[in-house]
Amino acid sequence: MSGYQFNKKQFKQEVTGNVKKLYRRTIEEASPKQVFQAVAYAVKDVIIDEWIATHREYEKQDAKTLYYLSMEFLMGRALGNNIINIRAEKEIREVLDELGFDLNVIEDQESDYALGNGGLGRLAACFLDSLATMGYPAYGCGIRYKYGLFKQKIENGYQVEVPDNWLKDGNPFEVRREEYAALIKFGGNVRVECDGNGRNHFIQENYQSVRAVPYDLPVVGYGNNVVNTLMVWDAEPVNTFNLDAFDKGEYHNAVEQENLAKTIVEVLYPNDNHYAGKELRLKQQYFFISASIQRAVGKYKAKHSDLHKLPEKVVFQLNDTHPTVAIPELMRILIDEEEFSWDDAWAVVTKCCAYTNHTVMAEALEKWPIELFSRLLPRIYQIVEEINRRFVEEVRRTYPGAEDKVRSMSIIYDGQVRMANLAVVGSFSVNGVAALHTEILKKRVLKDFYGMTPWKFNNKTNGITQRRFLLHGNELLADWVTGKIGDEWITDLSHIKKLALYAGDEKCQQEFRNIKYQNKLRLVRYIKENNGIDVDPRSLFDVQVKRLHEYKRQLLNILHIMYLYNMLKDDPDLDMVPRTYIFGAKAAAGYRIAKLTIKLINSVADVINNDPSIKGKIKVVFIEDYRVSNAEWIYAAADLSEQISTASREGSGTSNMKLMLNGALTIGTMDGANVEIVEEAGRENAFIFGMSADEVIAYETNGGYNPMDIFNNDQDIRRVLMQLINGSYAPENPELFRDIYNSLLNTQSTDKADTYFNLKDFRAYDEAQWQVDKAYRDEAWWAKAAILNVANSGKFSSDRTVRQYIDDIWHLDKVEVSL
Ligand code: 26Q
Repeated sequence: MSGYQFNKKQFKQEVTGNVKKLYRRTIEEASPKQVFQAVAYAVKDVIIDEWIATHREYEKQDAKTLYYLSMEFLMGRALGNNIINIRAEKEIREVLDELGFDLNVIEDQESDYALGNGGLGRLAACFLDSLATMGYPAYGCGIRYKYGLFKQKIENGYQVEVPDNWLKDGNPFEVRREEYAALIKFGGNVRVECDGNGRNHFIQENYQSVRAVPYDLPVVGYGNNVVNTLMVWDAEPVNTFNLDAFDKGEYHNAVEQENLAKTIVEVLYPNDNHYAGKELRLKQQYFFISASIQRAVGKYKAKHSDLHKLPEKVVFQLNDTHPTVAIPELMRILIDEEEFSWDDAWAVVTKCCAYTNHTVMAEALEKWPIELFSRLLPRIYQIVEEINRRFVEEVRRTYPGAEDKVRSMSIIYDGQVRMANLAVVGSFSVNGVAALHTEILKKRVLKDFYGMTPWKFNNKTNGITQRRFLLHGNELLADWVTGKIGDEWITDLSHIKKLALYAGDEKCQQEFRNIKYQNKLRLVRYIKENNGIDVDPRSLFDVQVKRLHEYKRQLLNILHIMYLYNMLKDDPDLDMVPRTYIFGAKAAAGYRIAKLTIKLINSVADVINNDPSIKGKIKVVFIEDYRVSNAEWIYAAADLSEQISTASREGSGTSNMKLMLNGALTIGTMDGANVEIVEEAGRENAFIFGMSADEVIAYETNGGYNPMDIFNNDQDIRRVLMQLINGSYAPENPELFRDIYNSLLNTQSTDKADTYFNLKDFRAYDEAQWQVDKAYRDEAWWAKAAILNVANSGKFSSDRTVRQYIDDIWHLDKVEVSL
């Protein structure tokens, strides 16, 4: 596999040498943080030659290149992953042992690269891992946010957001690429000049500009010498202000340009699945897109003379609508700078761009007010108008008289620029992220587009990288799997199917249970250290970890816990399997009801965890600051995976896959990729409940349902709801959870109540939970089902997903790199 022989002695020297060079200290005197830096630089030394060799090979083969455009790359920590992928885990662990350090402790010194919110950002990171491991030429293009997603502190049960200053100690792996800086222009006006040949030239004037400087981060393939690049852009002022500007009375403008550069990459917007029409967000989008497209075109031009053939060498994948300005930006470059005709430019753009949709939720769709869009991006807006004018013409030609279709498909409509419509019109491929999700796109959300251009639509069910989420995150299980079936699963997860042979074997079940128990002990220690809560590792670990959102229904989970607690209070001898309910979730800073749900979970936890009368049968733990690094530990320890979104709302979900891979059974609705997970694992090895997507949609088309009927007729549910407003969990302020109560029952406003069908699905959820309880008592059955979940998780590798993108959309050629 790997072309180089790892040299332990040399590595050790490098580490000690680095500590000296960086900190003027001997290795004995170095702090763990300093050792982290020293080790990271030593690892970078190994990577750097492969990195250079990879790009030399790409150049030599003139390979077609993917540019994965994304506002988010939720990479997590780099060191541990890089060490695994250069296949030097064992050796480096030994070296550090000899130096008196524990690799785990050293890895723990690194900040997560939290350049993303949740699923969409982590998906991008998994894709990069798969692309490098499979040997395909690909860049990730994004923003080098100064502050990533906030760190979450829980104070008095409330979420408090703390800035994530992830770069404060410097990032040993990054390389600044000054030489590829680009100029990005905002605002001003467009002057049209007609030349002697009857050609119009569009000149942007009186604009403000910033300099975009790329930083390269290595993306290391697993054992194949391939190192790809995540290119993240930083912003700098164009000319740090000079007397010149001052003299000309442009002092104000110079200061503004300086501020623009400072603010533009300052922070990642913490919204997940929710659109906020902020001007700065659109600036961020255009900033990194213009820089990335300029770079891609520049790189192509260095080797090729005819930009008409750009689609042969370049493909842009748009990760949701956030990078959609790529479409008009590429038009601008081709028309204004390369003198293409409109039709020639459009032909190139629509062969280069492909769009992934991640959500059907209306509140997540990006719609920019025309006023803002045209003021910030005057030339881009003109181009969007022209794209729209021509497209509407085409709709009318195709469907004469069908003004309803014009309304639904128009890019500019009702004072807004609809980015999803622009993305569909400007792309040759439109994909959803799970089979069910793609069907909903075709049948409903993008129905008219599907009717007009059905060939664009395709499904790409999400996946995750087994290298981070099993090999790195769950060493014990990884070693066990390898011991049983060999290590091919690491680069081809379909091999994990062979584990099924062992699912019924008693000894294997015992080994599996033992591993789960060890992983639970690891998490128990983490919880004790971080939450001060004692958790019984023999209890069933019931896990819901994901962003906090009403549609994901953490509320259903906690309401059900309140209900169980009531049962236990009524009958302390209630026969139930002891359970630890584990939550991890960040709420968008401005999402009131989500933040209140966190407070509710913590308040319920406080009461339950401190009530000796229930004999420790339930514990509730809210893990602070859920992020990629602690997620790996949580997945490894989970017995049960909560995937309980309102059917039809979750595009795919990916924590469902990570938990399955780690041997947790799913309790869930038929939503997103759960449908396919159950298909693979067998319905008998999961706990499926609740309304179907069709049922949910049917209710919605008929104006919802009336949760008051349930409130009136189900006294257990009513009791739980009353506890939200009678101070049971907030004695000092009984009104505290009133807004949650209202969201479910809505006694005052005209909004629909219980939009996410929590009460409607409650009884079905409860039944499924009792099936879980019953099943868990049968140790052999549970271990078998858990092993079968692992064995049937092969489909959910991002290697499979990426392969399908390559075959159907990107058409890349594999490259071999030898040293
Ligand atoms: C948009 C405009 C302004 C500010 C923020 C945003 C914004 C930011 C992030 C909108 C959406 C997101 C993130 C969406 C997301 O993570 N979607 C999830 O994508 C996963 C990967 O495909 C799916 O598995 C999940 O189902 C989907 O919810």
